[in-house]
Amino acid sequence: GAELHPGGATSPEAHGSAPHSDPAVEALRQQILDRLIYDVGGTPKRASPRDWFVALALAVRDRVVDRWRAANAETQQRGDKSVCYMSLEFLVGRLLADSLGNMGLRDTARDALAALGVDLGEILEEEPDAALGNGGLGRLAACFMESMASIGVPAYGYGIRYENGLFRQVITDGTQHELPEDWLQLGNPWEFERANLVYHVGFGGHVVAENGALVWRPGETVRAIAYDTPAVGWQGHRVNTLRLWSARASDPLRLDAFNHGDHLGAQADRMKAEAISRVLYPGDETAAGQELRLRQEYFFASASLQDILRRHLSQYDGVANLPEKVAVQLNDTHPAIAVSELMRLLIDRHGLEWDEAWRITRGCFSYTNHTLMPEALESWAVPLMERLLPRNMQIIYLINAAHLDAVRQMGGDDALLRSVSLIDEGNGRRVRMGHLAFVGSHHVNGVSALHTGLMRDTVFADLNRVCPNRIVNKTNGITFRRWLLRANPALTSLLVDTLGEGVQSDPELLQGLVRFADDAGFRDRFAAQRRTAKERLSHVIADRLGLAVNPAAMFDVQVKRIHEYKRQLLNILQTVALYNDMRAQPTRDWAPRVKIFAGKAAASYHEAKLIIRLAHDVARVVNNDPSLRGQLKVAFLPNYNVSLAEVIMPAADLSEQISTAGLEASGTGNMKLALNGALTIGTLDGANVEIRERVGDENIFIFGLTAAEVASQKRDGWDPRAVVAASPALSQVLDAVANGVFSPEEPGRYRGLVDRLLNHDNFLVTADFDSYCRKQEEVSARWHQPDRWWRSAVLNTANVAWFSSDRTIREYAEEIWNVAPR
Ligand code: B1H
Repeated sequence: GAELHPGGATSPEAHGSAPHSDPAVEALRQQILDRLIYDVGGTPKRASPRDWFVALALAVRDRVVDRWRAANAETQQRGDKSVCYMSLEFLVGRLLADSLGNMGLRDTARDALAALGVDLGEILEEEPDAALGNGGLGRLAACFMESMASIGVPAYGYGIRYENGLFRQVITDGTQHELPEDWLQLGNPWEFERANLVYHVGFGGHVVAENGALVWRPGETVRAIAYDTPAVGWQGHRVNTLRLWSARASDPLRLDAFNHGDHLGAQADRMKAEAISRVLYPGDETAAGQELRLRQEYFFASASLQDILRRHLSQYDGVANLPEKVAVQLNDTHPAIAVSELMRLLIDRHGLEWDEAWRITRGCFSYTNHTLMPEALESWAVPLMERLLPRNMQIIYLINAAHLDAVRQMGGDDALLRSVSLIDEGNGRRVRMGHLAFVGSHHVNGVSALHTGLMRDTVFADLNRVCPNRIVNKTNGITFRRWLLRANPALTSLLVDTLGEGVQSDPELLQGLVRFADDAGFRDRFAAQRRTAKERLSHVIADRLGLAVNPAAMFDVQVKRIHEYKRQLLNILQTVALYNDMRAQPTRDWAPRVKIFAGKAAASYHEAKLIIRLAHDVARVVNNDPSLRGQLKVAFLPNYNVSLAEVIMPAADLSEQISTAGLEASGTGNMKLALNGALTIGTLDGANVEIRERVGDENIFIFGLTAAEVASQKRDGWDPRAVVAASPALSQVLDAVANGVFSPEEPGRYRGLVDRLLNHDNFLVTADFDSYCRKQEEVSARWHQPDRWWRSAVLNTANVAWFSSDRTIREYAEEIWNVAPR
């Protein structure tokens, strides 16, 4: 009876807990109870941890909503320009700790729950990850959303509300299996369904002439429904909106068919429509080449632009001033179809002339490129575009005609015209989405200095000649709130004790650590706080793998998507070499190491899955060899996601960033690890180059071929067999792997893998092997000198403030978006 107490407020006596003496704690305690009772429909006595999670999330959400409304009203009233960040991926992870931290409610919530007999730490673990992204590209979008709110840039994130995000990785006998991740199964307390915010998105059909104008009559129409999630900035200053679209059929049920007994057929249209927002495309850096993927891209691009235009026209008389009020950022080419779609909407729906529509379009868009890998450069077959998006295809031809005319005017020859055309005529006619995004944007950016240079010199060299100064660099960043303050409370408390509270708001204050790098007492405290994080990770390794690791050993970490260019294979081969050395010289004073791997392989990427298998096979042999006396352990943690990353980043001593130079556009894990005090072993690739500039050459371990050397070696041709023959260590390692030393039950398992290395070695694993192993010996030597090691570690944390995504966003705001943070 007490649970049904009417009137909104519950009496404390009803569940045996007295009011809390701190009014802030008491107020939150009461709100949590109200949410539990009136929204969850639970009772304190019988509530599950999940029920408490929802109750707390809803209580926090109420406070977020107050700020949200205020921020939106203010932006609208002042007529401030806002950013629309269009991305097919937002790899958000959990939101409760983030919201509590940014709202300054962490301690209040802990005490309020404690007063109810509930442990906050346990509740936080109840939240499923929102894994609406594959890897770095999607996580960058999530960091940007947090930073835009934190520094006061009015923004909308636009994407798709996938029912199933990235798959759950299960590993049996070393083999990866993909299972669907049902993150919405128990509801999502953060989102608001906007049933009244609906747009229609067409597909197929025909373009017909009607009273002198061209009109698209789609053969099929899908409804896009908005779901909004608030994105809270630091100290609740500003709250922005993440608006994700869900697909619904216009006509969910063909009642006649249903009544005639065709129960499945009657729902076929609905299934087809809803498939659009069913699942995230799980390929990292490979173009989908599937019609469904193109439908996803157009669906969210069109709905988002219709929403942007509707909002603009509710405030202004026309669209002429759109570029002054809205900056639209295209996160890679996945939303690039937005360029022709905005033209279509402006011309066909709003009656604009071509030139005016083009002025507005180019005034709004800018495009971020995240990779130069040929297989990831999106293009769509012209016949598919003509069938699915006939009006957009016409507009793309018109954009191309004007673009090629301009190039001809500049005296461009046929070779240049072919190279800068939006249509690739060499491959059975395909639309180059990177070219479309480039031509339709006022700025195009790369994500690290090296990558931007390579854009100018390679893939976009010709476009850069015809559109000079369009390419700019915006080196990636990460949000320190999530990746330091929340993920690493132990280190954060030391930083606050040493540098003051201000370091939480202003990462530049980390510079103040430099003078402590030579202070032995401080280094000990630094190492002690990191030890806390390493013990936490050791528990996770024990729980998930049943493997005991020594938290005093060096934690040598490579966590990221599994891809040949990222060269997890190089790391595994070095592990085998180290294993061979340890067995050969058992009495040497080895630096004890735990090799930690985590990462998912795209489901159809066989080479990547084989690398996972090899890591497990090597782990089994190494971990069970008593002659090593525990000096080397190998752990592959399954199902890498944002929440697992939050446990790993603070616990790493050594950060492996060993991609073939020129292929990793930036990397962002490299920044998270360095910030938390790991030393990097890496190639001069992506943002590693800029990390070295900031932490100093003596505090980072750089090895291997440079991007220029990789290019010239590939150009000149080279023989991996000769490289292997010249390296006794590598020969021994490859012999062992090829001959089944790690797979005795199937000795030929890695024959093909080793043959590929010997015959092609596209990612120069053999070429960099010796240089990598020598550098790893330097790493071990440094580990034997703790004073030097921890000095370097402190200097890493001290010197990476520049990699805050707040800095990145300020640069976008000033140099690309022309918006003023406030
Ligand atoms: C990055 C991708 C990517 N670059 C295609 N490209 C995808 C490409 O599903 N797809 O089709 C998905 C993802 N992801 C990464 O972006 C880079 O490899 C990293 O180096 C970079 O740090 C990150 C953020 O810029």
